[in-house]
Amino acid sequence: MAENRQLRLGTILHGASGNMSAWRHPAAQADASINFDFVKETALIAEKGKLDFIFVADGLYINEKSIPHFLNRFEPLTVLSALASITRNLGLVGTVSTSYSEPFTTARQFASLDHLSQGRAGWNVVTSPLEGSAKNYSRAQHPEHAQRYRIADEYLQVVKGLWDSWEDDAFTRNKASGEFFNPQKLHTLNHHGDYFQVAGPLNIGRTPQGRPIIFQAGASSDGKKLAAQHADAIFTHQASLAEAKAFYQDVKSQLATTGRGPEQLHIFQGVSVIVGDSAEDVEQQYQTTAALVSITDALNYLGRYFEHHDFAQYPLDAPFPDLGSLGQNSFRSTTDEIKRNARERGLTLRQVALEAASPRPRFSGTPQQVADGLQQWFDEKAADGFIIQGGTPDTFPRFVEQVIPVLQARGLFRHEYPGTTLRASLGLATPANQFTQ
Ligand code: FMN
Repeated sequence: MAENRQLRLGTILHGASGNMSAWRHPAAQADASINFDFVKETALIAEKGKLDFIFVADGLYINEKSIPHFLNRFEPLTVLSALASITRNLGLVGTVSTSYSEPFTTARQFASLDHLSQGRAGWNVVTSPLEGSAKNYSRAQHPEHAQRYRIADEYLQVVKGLWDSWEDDAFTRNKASGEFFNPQKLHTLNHHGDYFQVAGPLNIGRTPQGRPIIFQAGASSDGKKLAAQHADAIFTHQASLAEAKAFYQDVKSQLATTGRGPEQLHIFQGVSVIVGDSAEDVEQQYQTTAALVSITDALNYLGRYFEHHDFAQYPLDAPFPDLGSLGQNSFRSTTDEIKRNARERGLTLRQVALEAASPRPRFSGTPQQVADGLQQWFDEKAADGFIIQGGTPDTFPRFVEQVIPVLQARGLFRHEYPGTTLRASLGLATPANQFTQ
């Protein structure tokens, strides 16, 4: 490698890990989504492996067809705050929607997490794909896709402004003089925009990382634009190496238009992994997990991406139905991909549903083979890092024990944390306070 790029790794908390029915697996902690001991153990394994962060996804609407993990799980900031006190180096990244929250509250919450964890907070900015969310937030309508991204853009401007309310050394706390803060170092935002009216200042000081790390998940053209403008990292998922490289290239080239360099935005591919002793062992692990998903479960799983569309109405072994524009206002990039894949490969509904609900892991094999796959994507600039999801409930500990040492031996991954903050792990510079430039 010409440059000294370092691979970055996170892991995602997703119930028992594996597919939607993996809670039934013999090795699974069936109540993993709501079991803090399990969460704690996973975080400590991640920290032992020197991973950059643990990632908590989220959603704001469920119904009886939602996957088991979504039915009964922790709110991200609450569980990350609990993890802050039992970890020292691990980044803590949580999802909060810009469509269903207030920037003042979100800015406070992530600033608090950054202070509590001494600089390890990350916010995964999402625009919320699920139309049903409106019903839980007293809204008549779910905002449409483009509008959600306009809201997100203004929301991020407000949050970043609030995080700069106080300069780093604003709180003088001079007992002798009685000066608690230096008024020259206080900046009141006074934001008046299309969607938000926020005076400020924020009632918590500038954070150990300058500001928490901003992740963005959303891969449509509006999503990429938002990321190029605001994010430090992207969480994405592409089906093939070629698509991942094209995505990487596209996002990195957009950075130039925002005056940022390619090293200022890390692209993380979310990947599922199975580690085995041999090809047979991997196949057996996959089949054991896949067999837990019934076709009814799989149809419900698929339906969620398409506004909980009822796929049971179609013949299972006929070609995947023509859905028109369904999905455009929810998980657009994902639903576009499902439709395209079905069309190009001539898949039936049964095949599409089972593949969606129990995807074959992106990287599987012996520890060396898994490391080879990750290295190829990294070297060929399809990713700066990966968010690892165990393809079975017992994969993640095995990944840390067996794959991380291979990556370390190849000089791709760290042996020690470079500092104590997530920003240090990610090698990102601390941003200047926007009011002092
Ligand atoms: N939306 C959420 O509400 N919570 C999440 O945890 C979440 N994670 C996502 C992870 C990935 C890899 C992707 C691609 C999307 C995720 N989303 C999540 C949905 C996005 O925020 C967005 O609403 C949706 O993908 C539609 O936008 P897009 O067409 O730009 O991708």
